[in-house]
Amino acid sequence: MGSPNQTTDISELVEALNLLRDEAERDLPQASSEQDLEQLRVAFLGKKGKLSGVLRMMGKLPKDARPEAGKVANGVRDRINGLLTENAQRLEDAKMAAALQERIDVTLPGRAPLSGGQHILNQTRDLILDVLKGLGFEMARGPEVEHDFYNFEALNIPEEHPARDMQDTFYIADRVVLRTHTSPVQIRSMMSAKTPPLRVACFGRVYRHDHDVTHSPMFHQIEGLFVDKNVSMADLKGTLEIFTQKIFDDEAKVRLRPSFFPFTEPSVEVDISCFACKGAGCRLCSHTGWIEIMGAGMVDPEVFKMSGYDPEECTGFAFGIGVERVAMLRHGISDIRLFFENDLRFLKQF
Ligand code: 2NL
Repeated sequence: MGSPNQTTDISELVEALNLLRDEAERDLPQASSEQDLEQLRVAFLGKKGKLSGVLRMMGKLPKDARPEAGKVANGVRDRINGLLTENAQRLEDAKMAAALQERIDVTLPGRAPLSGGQHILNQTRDLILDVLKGLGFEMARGPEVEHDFYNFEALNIPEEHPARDMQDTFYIADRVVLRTHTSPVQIRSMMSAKTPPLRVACFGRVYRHDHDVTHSPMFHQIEGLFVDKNVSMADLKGTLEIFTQKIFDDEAKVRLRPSFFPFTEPSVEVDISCFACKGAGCRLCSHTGWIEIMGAGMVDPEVFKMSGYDPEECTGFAFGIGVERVAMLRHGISDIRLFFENDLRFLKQF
């Protein structure tokens, strides 16, 4: 039966289709991932896949045998599709089961998120400024790049004064410097306030060409200035007593030693009785019982004149304190560079 060029007979085709089904039944349950399964789908049902390969034999069947063969082929395709769905579900179930196997140990210590904190220098600054606010000082700020007039001239620091030396001062341009102290802010306050009384505190970065374990080229200064009629050295000492008692030790005693600043006359170094040994002598105070904490003095009449105040009318005191020095003393820190390295192991302690 059939013509000589119809070489394929239906049983041969059915045999091939059944083999293909058997192969799918064997291979698909072996798939171990979605990608595996997709590769098998393409291998069996894709355009160039195995089923297409077998169906190409259909063209060689006698016409009347084709419907029968088509039926079998559809059955095999349906079976393979069924296997694909089944195995996709199997893989999905396995994934879910694995996820459910994961156990959470609720007894493990929690991991708190890192929280930020205020830098120790800012904490120290706020402490000092709060005390000064309590004493009635208003806060003022000014530029860090300052004109020679405000930084030196108005403060009675003459042209030849060593403080102006290139070795101490960072020059930005001719007669323009990085301020070497916060005093220029006080000069600006006096020049803008018409008449005393004046009670101003300023704080901020200052710059000096100086660096070792206790000096940094950039550090922070806080300065207080009080101007009125009849302000005396006794007012200065009383103010500093309250100030240092609030910051270091509520029993601190203040001692004033003669010193020199071009902008104050008389000028003093301010010592407080050692808060560690209460004056008995220890390592902190080098066995003297006293710790030097700041400089101060009565405003020099020349400074008043240059700021537009009449030195016959008013008197005043001023003091300047280094924020780093206060923090080092309060917390027993021996190297100023620690403040600026931002090593969290250091900063976290405060
Ligand atoms: C120090 C010394 C000081 C002043 C700052 C001042 C400001 C004006 C007039 C007079 Cl406008 N004086 N300020 C006075 C004495 C000392 O600071 O060694 N600070 C770290």
